[in-house]
Amino acid sequence: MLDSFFLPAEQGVHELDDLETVRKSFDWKQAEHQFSWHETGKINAAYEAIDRHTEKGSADKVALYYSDLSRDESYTFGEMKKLSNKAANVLKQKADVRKGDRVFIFMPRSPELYILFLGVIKAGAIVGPLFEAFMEGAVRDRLEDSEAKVLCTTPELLKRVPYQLLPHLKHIVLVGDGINEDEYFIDYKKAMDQADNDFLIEWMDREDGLILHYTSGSTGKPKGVLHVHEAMVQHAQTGRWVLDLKKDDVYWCTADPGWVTGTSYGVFAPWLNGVTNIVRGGRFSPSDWYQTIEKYGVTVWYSAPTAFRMLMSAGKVLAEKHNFSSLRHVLSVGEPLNPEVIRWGWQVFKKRIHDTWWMTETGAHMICNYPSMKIKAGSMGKPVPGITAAIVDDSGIELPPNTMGNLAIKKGWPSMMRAIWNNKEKYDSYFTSNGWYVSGDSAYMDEDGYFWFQGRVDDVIMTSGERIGPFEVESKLVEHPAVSEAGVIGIPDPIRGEIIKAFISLREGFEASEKLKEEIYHFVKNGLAAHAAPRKIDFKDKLPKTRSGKIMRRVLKAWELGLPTGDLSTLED
Ligand code: 6R9
Repeated sequence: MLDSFFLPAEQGVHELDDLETVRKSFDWKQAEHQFSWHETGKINAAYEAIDRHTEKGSADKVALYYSDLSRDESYTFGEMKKLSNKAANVLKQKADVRKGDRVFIFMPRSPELYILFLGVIKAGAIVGPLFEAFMEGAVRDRLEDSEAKVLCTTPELLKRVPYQLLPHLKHIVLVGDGINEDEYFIDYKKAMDQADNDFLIEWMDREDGLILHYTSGSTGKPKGVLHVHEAMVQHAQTGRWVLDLKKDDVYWCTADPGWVTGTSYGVFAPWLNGVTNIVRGGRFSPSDWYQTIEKYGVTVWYSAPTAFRMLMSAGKVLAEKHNFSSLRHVLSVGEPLNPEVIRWGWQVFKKRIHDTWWMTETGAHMICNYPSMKIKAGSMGKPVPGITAAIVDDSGIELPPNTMGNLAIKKGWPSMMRAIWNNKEKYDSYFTSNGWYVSGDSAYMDEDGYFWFQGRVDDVIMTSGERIGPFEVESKLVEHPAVSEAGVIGIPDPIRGEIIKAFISLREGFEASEKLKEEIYHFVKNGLAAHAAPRKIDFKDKLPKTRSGKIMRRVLKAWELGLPTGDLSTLED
């Protein structure tokens, strides 16, 4: 078992202080009353996120602080309302956007990205955010599959858009300077200058499409996960339960909108709750990030294990130069959160880092650590009220506690995906005949109802008759002072079935050597189990990761075994 430790529950007023009582009585219907559509039946997530607050006296409150190396700006809810109205007018009048059309955004993080994002939704279209780093093939696959009608991009990124080959693409909105406008290309700045400040919002049905997130499968082409307007119920509610958002918070989610975390919790959750949201553009840099927390007085901070591990590697000396006293609540998502990272967070920020588990397909938080819960380091926590989770076997039968199996969620929650675009067969394959959504993750539940992640089902290793989750081994590895990050896979072995191989990137100041391999092997052997210790170790400068920071174990495996690597469009450069 993992070297776990406990951190006590937080004192204070949190919506889930009485978690078990809320769980017993809660129904998602109760969460709808906060929205205006509860009275009118008319629904639009952008209206609820922005306009509603301006009508409730928050027009002058800052909605967005944006900064990067060259810009430093702020926008109130009133300004965001006006600008997203203008953007919606541009899209509707100049680009002929209609309800249900797919409009993609392929841009670096910037205020314009968020303004267009909201504008697309106000116009009733389905928004498709893309990572700016996508290459031509990745852009083409997504625009083709979704039959996108309009793309918003920049003149620089246009070089990676094969628009001549995309017959469905009718217009491109260009955000930048020196644009030659014609029927096809729309100059964003010019059009925004001319656009009206008012816009008649396209009112939607709760089951109408809101957002299309492409997520890479392990093989084949990426799949388009569709979410509907009703998802906002869960974005807003979990924003308060899990992110612990309160009216005066200054919230920073470090994720890019190309990743679902950057939309569900980088756009919807904070703004549906009327909270000030920070967006930092540009690349990751430890000192920049620490300065961002200090400069804005960030109170709630949502990031990912990979970022925390990089901050950890940057050392305590740098951290000690900064003041983190504004932080009240820190959270993590995207990958298993190693106990070592929690320990570090406790020392450096004097805060517990709260792990949260969910997926593009689930649209919002599923299994989480709440402020009012004792944290068992290494566990993802417990299901949010309104969510039933279990460990099931391959036919959907529930397994007893402490048994490794498929992590599954009982079908039917507001932010559940409603379709895989153009692929009903794929969509249906997620669900068992008795109503479970099967996540593809392997986990177990302990006797207290905490869930423990083991790895993707495909990544689980069988060695000497034991099933081992790569996460356990990786977490032990990063406890070693030389190890910055580790990715663990099973490789075939004639005697043991599989043996464990670890790919390791070292912390600064450590040299790769046979002696170090030996030492690391014994460190895991003595700290975890002999059969879990990596018999093979490779040192790498960098591990292959997705743009959302996930270690791509299937790529490590493909390298190792000389197999095809599958779709690499989300691989970080
Ligand atoms: C939100 C997001 C989903 C997959 C998921 C799992 C991994 C996410 C995790 C976690 C362990 C956590 N994952 N959160 N694993 N602990 N707290 O990440 O969505 O990009 O679709 O990835 O990420 O394997 O199945 P997405």
